[in-house]
Amino acid sequence: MRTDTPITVYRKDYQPYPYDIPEVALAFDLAPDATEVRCSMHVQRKPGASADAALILDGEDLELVSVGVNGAPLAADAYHLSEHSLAIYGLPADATVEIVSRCKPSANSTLMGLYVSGGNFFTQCEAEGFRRITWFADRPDVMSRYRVTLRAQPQYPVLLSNGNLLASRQLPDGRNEVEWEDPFPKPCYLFALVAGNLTHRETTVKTASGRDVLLQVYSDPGSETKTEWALDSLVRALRWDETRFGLELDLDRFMIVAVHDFNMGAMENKGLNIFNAAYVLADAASATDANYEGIESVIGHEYFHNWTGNRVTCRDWFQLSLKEGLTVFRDQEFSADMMAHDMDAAAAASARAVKRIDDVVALRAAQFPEDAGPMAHPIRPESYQEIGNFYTATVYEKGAEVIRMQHTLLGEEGFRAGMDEYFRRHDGQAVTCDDFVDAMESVYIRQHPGRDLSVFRRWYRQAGTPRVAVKLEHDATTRRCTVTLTQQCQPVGVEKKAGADYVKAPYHIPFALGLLDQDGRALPLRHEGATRDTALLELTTASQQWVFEDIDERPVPSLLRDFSAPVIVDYDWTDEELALLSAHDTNPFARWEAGQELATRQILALAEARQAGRTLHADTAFINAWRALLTDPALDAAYRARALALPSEKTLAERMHAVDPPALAVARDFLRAELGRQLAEPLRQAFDDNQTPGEYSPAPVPAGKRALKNLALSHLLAAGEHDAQRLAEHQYEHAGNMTDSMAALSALINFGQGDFPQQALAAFYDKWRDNPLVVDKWFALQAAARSTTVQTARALMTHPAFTLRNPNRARALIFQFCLNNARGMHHPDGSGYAFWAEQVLALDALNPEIAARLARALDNWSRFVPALRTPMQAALQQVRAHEGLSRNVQEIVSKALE
Ligand code: 0A1
Ligand code: ZN
Repeated sequence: MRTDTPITVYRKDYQPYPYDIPEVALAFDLAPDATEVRCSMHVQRKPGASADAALILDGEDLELVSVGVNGAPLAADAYHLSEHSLAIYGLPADATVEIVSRCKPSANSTLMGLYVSGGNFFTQCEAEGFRRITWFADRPDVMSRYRVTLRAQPQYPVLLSNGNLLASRQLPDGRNEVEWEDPFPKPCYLFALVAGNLTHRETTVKTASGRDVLLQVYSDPGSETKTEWALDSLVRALRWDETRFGLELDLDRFMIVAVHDFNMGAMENKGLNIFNAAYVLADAASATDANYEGIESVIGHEYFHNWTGNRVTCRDWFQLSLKEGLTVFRDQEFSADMMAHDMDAAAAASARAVKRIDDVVALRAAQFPEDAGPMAHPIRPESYQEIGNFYTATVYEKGAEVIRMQHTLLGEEGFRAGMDEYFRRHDGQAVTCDDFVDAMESVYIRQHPGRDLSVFRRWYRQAGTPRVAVKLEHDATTRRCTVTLTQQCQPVGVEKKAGADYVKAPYHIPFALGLLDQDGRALPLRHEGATRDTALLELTTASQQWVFEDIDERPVPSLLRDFSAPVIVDYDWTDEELALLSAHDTNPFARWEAGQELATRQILALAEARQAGRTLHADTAFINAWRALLTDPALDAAYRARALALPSEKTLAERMHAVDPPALAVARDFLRAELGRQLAEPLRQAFDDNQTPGEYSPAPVPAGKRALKNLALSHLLAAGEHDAQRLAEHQYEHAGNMTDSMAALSALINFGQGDFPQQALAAFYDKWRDNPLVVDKWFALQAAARSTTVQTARALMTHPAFTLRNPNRARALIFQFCLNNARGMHHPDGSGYAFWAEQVLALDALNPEIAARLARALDNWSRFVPALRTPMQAALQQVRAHEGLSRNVQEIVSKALE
């Protein structure tokens, strides 16, 4: 029997909560098998609320011990307990409600609420986990001041919660007791506690206004040598928010705690951030450049939430992008500023472009497919069944693009003025996305009399990726160039259900454009009173035209510079025009894009040839364009590494009528090998020129060199170049850092020969078996390897180090296989899909949030070639038919099959 009946919640149904809960006192008697929680709350009926409005509190998986009001136990008819709530009737307008409950953290495999990991206690409350700790109004618009008492046996010496430590003592029974108080009212999703045996690293810094604040990073005993980068990143984040946004840390103490069992990246609990250990722990031997970059960015992200999310929070979960889109935008800018730090103007521009490229690559790989599939939703969804399913690339990454467009439209100063206004209006409140745009609009209308952001707001309520078709006409006699932009966006996801007459309205699209002459020189463009290389066109209707004067010959357009809007551009460049842009465009992002478009055309043509059984062959003009990028001395290594990376299979799949991952994989491998063969000499040169001897540094310049060098190595090895294997083996054996070690191992596993790769894998495991984060890398490498089949994946699951209970481990093996192994997962016999179904069900019994994420691997099944579509559909149906499926997985598979 199903226990979880899906209920759809609609944004339009929002109702304010009838009570305020200004104060909450929580006391925990912590024990793994039975933790008792005493929750005492001051409850006030809101003026205007009905006197008979029941106090309805959410609760899940809890045992009720007692419930009382104003010091007296409640009569049985004064409350009603159901599976998911506790309703209290006839409350006075002002009352103290006290609830005592019990939960079992050791049995909590969902990792929501209070749970045990590595013998320590942790909590995760966003979005709806607090209801697994005590009965409460588990919604973000109920904000309270918390006082928290923690009591635990001495084996849990570190006892942490939000805010400031008030007192700490030993109890007569030998247990420790501490009291914490958070002076800032907050929604319960920001509550946190940690109890256990942990070590820490700390520093004290002075804030902009001169207050001393204590910054701490807690982790497992023995890992204190791996938290230096995390603590330094935290200091950088604190300084950056002061200088770029004028926002200061508001607490005397800010703590980060690393935990190995965690569903997501990290969580911004007020003053007590809890992090997946993968985003805290790093040293040169065990962490890659990407790990270092990820740590800095996630630490920034969570720290920035202190203002964008915590001081100003969301009214309801439909507004999630209010905090997430904005905070992702802020972390992207933080990382970009850190990368460009201390560089001259040209190097800084390139570093910023590299960051932009990486962000856009991620958006196209994850968010574009989402926007074109059954789970498509606006950045502010209209409905959901399970909010945990809406922590999506759309809400986060597209949400950040929507904020970035506001930044582009208002400019840096205008955007800052809009942010200041947002905090002036809403500090301490739970608000909506509209409130944010209102603040930005108050600046925009001052800057642009007669215009507003009403059209722009459609980005919040319409889903799908708009397409912008570009038409360019040149008149040699008038020396005029006319550019016409026409936008279109088809209904997607739930919008389709609205029927044929659902018409989507045009968006407000900032479209950055440049024009190059036939020699690749930038043409000055006169636009809105200024003459520049780039014109920012504001497309606000279905179609608009712009005329540029004094253009002698038909130019080559450089379109959507810096990816100024999350749209798809339709323009029919010739291959020669793309090669020209790839060699000369002054906008580094658009220059990269031109090379990628050339490669995309090549791979799609090769995939088609493969499907038709024709022989494959690479176009010389393409190889030459890429040779030019590889050997251009003006380009730095980090940029060249991006320019020479082949487009991902996910991005390529979006361009196929009927997706055929194995054909794409073959085509992509073929092109990589051709590049390795035909560019062997300059690749070898790049390999030699970009060695980074000496002490390891994760800084952007050496990291960029490693990225290029390792890309060259994998291309050479893929081509079977005769000494490439020797180079890779040598690098593997002598690597002074994990980036080089992993890159060599990965190249060898995928493209190497002989016994060395398997021996190296075994030795790698032996060396790192006690470091779970490196063991994850070991599993992930194999799961995504070209030769890995379902049988290999199943064999890896029997390894003693494998467990489904740890999300990082499940992600390393199962998710890597299902999402990133085109050949193994999409085998025409359907065995990959059967494996997927099995793992979704196995995970669902333990951790529905993680299961639902895996369930999404088959979202876009209906767009695959028929031979794959049919077994995919069958696997989805099998999951949907399973008894006792969680609400999380039900929502995903039923939407996929609709
Ligand atoms: N607010 C966090 C994301 C987060 C959401 C849910 C979690 O538990 C299931 C954990 C973290 C962020 O944006 O970083
Ligand atoms: Zn966030």
